[in-house]
Amino acid sequence: FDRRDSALVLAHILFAFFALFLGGIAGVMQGLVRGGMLALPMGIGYYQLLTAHGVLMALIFTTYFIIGFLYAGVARTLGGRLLPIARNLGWLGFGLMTLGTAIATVEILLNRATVLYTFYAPLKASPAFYIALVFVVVGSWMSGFGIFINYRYWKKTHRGETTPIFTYMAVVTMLMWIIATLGVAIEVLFQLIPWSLGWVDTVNVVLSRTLFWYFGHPLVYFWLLPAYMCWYVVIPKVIGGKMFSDALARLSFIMFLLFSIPVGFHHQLMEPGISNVWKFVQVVLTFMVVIPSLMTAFSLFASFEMHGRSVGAKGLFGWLKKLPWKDVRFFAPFMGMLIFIPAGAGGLINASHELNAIVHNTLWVTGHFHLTVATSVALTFFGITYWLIPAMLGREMTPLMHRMGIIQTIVWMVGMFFMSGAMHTVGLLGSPRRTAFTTYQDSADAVGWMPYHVAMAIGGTILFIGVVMMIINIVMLLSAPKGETEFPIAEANEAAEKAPAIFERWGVWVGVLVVLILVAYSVPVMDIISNASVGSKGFKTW
Ligand code: HAS
Repeated sequence: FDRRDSALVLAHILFAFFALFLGGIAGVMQGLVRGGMLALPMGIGYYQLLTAHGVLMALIFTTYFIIGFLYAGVARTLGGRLLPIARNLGWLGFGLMTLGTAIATVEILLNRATVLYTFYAPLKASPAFYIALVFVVVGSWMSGFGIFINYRYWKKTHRGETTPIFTYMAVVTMLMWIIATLGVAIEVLFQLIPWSLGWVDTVNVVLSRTLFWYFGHPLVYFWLLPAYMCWYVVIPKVIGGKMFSDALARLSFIMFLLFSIPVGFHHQLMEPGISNVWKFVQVVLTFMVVIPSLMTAFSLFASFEMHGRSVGAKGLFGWLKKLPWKDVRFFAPFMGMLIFIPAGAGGLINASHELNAIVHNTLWVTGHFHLTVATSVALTFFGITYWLIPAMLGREMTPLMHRMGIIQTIVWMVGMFFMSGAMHTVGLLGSPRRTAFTTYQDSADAVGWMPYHVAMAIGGTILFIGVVMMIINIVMLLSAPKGETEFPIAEANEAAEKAPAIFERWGVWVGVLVVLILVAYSVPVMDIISNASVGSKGFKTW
């Protein structure tokens, strides 16, 4: 690896884990508060911590990690090093995002931005907080442009060749991200900043939430797709096999590009102001976006089984014994995959309109996203970190590292079992999400929830131990002995069909996506705007 590329990648990865550590401190404290086991000192508020936790974990840890990982893979698969312009854009992006993160964190700590990670109006933050978000988003665009430019250059100099799959997936991920963030950019620039500066008195709340979820749902796939890149491209190599089908993997990414965005209403199913017809349309599209995940599950099982049989596995599940259980590069992401089965099932429950009425705004939803992003995605990112850091530094992954990583993964699984298990259960009993400690004047229901809240706090404490272990592991990786670590990229199975050229006709896919977005959003957004202008004051201003 070119040292200049390694520096860029490492800057992103290490910053990501710094955010994870700070977010973890907030997380364990809020778990203990909610369990009635801790009173916060120095006037710190529960919602302040919850904002810090959500922003640092869900927005900052993920975005930095993803950009670092994508840059590393693009450099590795497009000729071994980045173009100088791509690298420079990567640094510009890093600088802007870091400036934004620093300002946002200060604003949250000063209690001037206690608006949670979804910053729903009418909760209002200081203008500086929203401007900081703009820096983070624009910074991430710079990195995206860097990847696109590097890809275009490679295409020009390799006419007729199929783009390496890692880079192909990186381009899809960043394309989806840029199209999705346009929604939140409009919300922040045209609604929240003018309102927070006092230039306008009112804000159209339904419109702002709609713009947020136009972005907020693809956001979760922005977290998921890099984990899928690891599952599709890295894991088959780590187990000593091949990708089941290169074309199938690319097709699933195209489907994510098309169906991730026009589905935001499934977060707003319980909201008035959006007609059921449009909710129905978006729920149908939500079930479309499940298909590429089912394709992924199929493809993973197929690569595991193909490899297992090629090394002599017998019977229906004999291949399981042939997997490298002592290799953390496999073990941590595999645990992520395993958890994604119940996590995805929970998503299908959420997306079903009638069932959503039971789970919406309860701790069930918090349980859902701790399985998806905080387990499936996070454990996959941890699994990548174990080889990515030494590969970048020209160091060796020692057997001790594998053992430490596997123990860390098990601690994470145990912590999440208690925390997310309790969240799912107590959510079904009706306990709301995003609420500080309260027994609602000792109501029988709320008192009955308390043992689950204590279990959540215990799980959260175990998870915090998991965060600390991860940080220790990173320090060990940074000081590992000099040597070589592989950047694993699998080859495709030759028997499978090749990817058709249309997969890289971006104009076609972006065109279809724009049509889908217009179908899903034009009429409801016009309704939302015209309803507000009729003068429904409570609607518009709160
Ligand atoms: Fe979700 C709420 C629906 C996936 C994250 N979701 C959230 C929130 C977050 C989040 C953060 O429809 C809360 C937002 C907030 O603050 O309000 N979600 C879905 C659906 C899916 C889904 C249909 N979510 C995710 C992923 C996330 C994520 C991925 C993060 C990374 N979600 C919802 C809905 C809500 C929601 C509603 C709103 C709820 C409300 O009322 O507020 C689907 O994409 C899931 C599809 C997944 C599968 C699983 C495939 C399994 C695979 C693993 C194979 C395993 C192997 C190993 C091979 C169908 C690929 C096997 C080995 C063996 C030995 C067996």
